[in-house]
Amino acid sequence: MTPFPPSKTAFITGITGQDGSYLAELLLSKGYEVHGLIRRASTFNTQRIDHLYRDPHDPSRRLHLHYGDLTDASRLVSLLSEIVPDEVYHLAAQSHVRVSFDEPEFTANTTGVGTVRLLEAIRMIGLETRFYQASSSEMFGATPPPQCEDTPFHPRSPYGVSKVFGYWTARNYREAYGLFAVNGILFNHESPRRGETFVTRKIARAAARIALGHESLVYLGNLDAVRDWGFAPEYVEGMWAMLQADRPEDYVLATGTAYTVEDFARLCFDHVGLDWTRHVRHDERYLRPTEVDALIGDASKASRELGWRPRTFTPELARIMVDAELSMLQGPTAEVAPFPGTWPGLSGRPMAG
Ligand code: NDP
Ligand code: GDR
Repeated sequence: MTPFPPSKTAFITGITGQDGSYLAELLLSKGYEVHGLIRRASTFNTQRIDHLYRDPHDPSRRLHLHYGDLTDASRLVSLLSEIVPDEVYHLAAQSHVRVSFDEPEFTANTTGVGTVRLLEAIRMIGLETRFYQASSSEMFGATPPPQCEDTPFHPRSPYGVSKVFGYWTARNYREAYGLFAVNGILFNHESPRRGETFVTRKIARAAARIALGHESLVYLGNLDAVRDWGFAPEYVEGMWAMLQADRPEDYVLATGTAYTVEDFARLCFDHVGLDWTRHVRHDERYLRPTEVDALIGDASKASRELGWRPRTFTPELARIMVDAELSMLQGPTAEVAPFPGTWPGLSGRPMAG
């Protein structure tokens, strides 16, 4: 027997990623039945959601995982016909900006065309669902801050270009077919579950490892980039709120604050009592052919219309992330360990960073 009947059914692409895992937690806590798309891989890729997983033979489970891929349109059609979700959260993407310069075609195919495949599947089936598109502040690119919903796009990477395509595709399905499709234009949001090659996680992890004597240096690229870093669990609340609104609209989620990569390094190393300048070195492999210099969001529309407000700001975020790394390094019983089993391989994966 289910403890309480599911109120709604949601389908999440990218459920194994940072945001997908927090969103799955949030929706399960609200009584949703949650279906997630996962890629078949030769190794396990579900570490971030393993704590939510229940035996498939347990009739009360409300999390269901399905193999599929954004490049496989017929699979998207068959899955959506079977699940008939009330809400679709489209989070899956090749999400690394630096990698998108190495793999522009793959990025366009997944991050860009993947969105049209999913929306076409919805249209072809005639599914009445609400659709969330994971749009990004990277779409603003070279346009100076502050950036809001009306700011012109000027993407600076194949990733940013692909996200602009996804943004306009979602808008077009809203205008052409009356679909309840929204773009959440989210500024950087981080957590202990952030992928290890994004700069905040890379720095937090390095500060903890250096403090504990595991290594002594970390190599970074551009220290001058300005970002508006928030806390991921709060941002998935905003995604959900967008799909509960009366009308489909696009919203920026951001903290409205600005820190450089250097600031973030200082915050993390200060937290473990170290001088960041002694442990950070430059490596040009982490530079991008075109950089996004400054992103600072104006989320006043989300605050006004959805009641969404950030609660965690960059200095506290840095402390949360470093503490999580310290806990994971110091013992398996650590409560904050978000996905044990991922740590040892990190130092052997220096390329994309
Ligand atoms: P992650 O990189 O952590 O997760 C990406 C997810 O997409 C993973 O579940 C991954 O699966 C999945 N995926 C990648 N390619 C495919 C594919 N071809 N088919 C099916 N699934 C695929 O991203 P985040 O959680 O950080 O971000 C979620 C979304 O929000 C992304 O679209 C990102 O671009 C966007 N975004 C993120 C922001 C941020 O600051 N985090 C800000 C603004 C937008 P696997 O685990 O198998 O690799
Ligand atoms: P970003 O995040 O590109 O903003 O995209 P990332 O953490 O990769 O970079 C932030 C800034 O730090 C600079 N930087 C480095 N970055 C990485 N990854 N590694 C380094 O060693 C390093 N040194 C300096 C970068 O040049 C950049 O200026 C993220 C992703 O989650 C996207 O999917 C999302 O859309 C945007 O945030 C909003």
